[in-house]
Amino acid sequence: MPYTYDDQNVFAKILRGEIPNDTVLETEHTLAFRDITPQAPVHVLVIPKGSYVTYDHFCAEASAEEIVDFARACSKICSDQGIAADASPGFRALTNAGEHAVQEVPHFHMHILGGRPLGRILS
Ligand code: DGP
Repeated sequence: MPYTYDDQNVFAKILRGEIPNDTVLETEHTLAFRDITPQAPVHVLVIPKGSYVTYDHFCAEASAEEIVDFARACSKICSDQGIAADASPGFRALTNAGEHAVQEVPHFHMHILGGRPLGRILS
């Protein structure tokens, strides 16, 4: 299936300023904001500003500068939120891609969760 970006998705609207958000970090290529239905005391969504549908789309087509900016933003969010693995019991970073993973919003996003024990997701 080709990656087809729908510019009416809610995160595209957040990036255009059409929907408010609770921003925790903004860089040249990346925006991070709190999830509207948090599953943990810290639940941040990290998104590239570019139009990428899924993680694999982002990794295949984003520039090295965008990818590094995104990765460093994720690290800084963990530090800023007090859940970095070197200074706390840790966190989970996960992304859903496509139908089998029940991706709800078709703009690539990384969930960063922490602040409570998160349990196993794989056995
Ligand atoms: P996923 O299933 O991985 O596509 O997760 C989408 C997440 O996006 C879900 O945890 C809820 C969150 N979400 C949906 N709409 C909004 C919104 O308008 N604002 C914010 N902050 N989060 C949203």
